[in-house]
Amino acid sequence: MAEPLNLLGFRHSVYTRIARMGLIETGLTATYVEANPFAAEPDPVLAAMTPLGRVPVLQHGDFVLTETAAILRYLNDLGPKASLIPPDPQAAARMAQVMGIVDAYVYQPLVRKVFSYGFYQAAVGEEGDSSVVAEGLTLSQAPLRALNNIAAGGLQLGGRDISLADLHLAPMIDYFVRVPEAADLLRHYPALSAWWDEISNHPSLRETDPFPDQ
Ligand SMILES: N[C@@H](CCC(=O)N[C@@H](CS)C(=O)NCC(=O)O)C(=O)O
Repeated sequence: MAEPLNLLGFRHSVYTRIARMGLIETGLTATYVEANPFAAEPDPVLAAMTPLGRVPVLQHGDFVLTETAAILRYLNDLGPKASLIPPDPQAAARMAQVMGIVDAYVYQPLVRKVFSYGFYQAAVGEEGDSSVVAEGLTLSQAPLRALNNIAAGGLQLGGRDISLADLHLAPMIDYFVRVPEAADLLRHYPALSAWWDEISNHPSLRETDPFPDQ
C-alpha cells in the first residue's frame, strides 16, 4: 500500500464513524480532513470529490471511493489483519443483508429522525422535535425486527466474531439508544439487544464516539 489513505468526513457523522471503525479494525491509518456535508454552502473539497455531497469519502492516491459499505470492503482487502468477511457463504450473505438493511431502512428512522431530533439537536444547542422522534420510533420497528430475526438466526450479529455488518450497524444503534425511548424500544428485540450488550463496549466503537461524555 504505497500511497497513503485519506478520509474525508464529518466528526458527528455516523457513516464517518463506521469508516473510522473500519480503519481501526483492519489495522490501517489514514489522514483525516473534516467537511460538513450539512453546511448551507457546499464544502468545496467535498464537492470536488463527489457530486453526491455525502461523507465519508476515502482517497487512496488517485482512487476516490464513496459509499461506506464499499469503503469497508476496500479497507478489509487492503489491511493487514484477518478478513472481517466470514468465509461461510451464508454468513457472508447475511453480513451483506445487514449492511443493506442499515443503508435502506435503519439510517433514516433511527439516526436522522430519532437521534437527530431526540439527542443531536440539543447537543449542538438547537431545539429537538418530539413528533419527529415519535415518527422515527414507529418507523424503526420493522428494521429492528428484521435485524432481530438475523441476530436470532445465529449467522451474524452474535456479538463475538466481528464482521463488517457489526461495524456498519453498531454506530447507528449507539446513536439511537442515546434517546431513552429508543433504548426502551430496543429491549423489545431480545436477540438484537443481546448483540448490543456484547458489542456496545467494543474498543473501536468507544474510541470513535464523537460524544464520549453524553
Ligand atoms: N450512502 C452513503 C450515505 C452517507 C451519508 O448519508 N452520510 C451523511 C452523514 S452521516 C451525509 O453526508 N449526509 C449529508 C446529507 O444528507 O446531505 C454511504 O453509505 O456512505
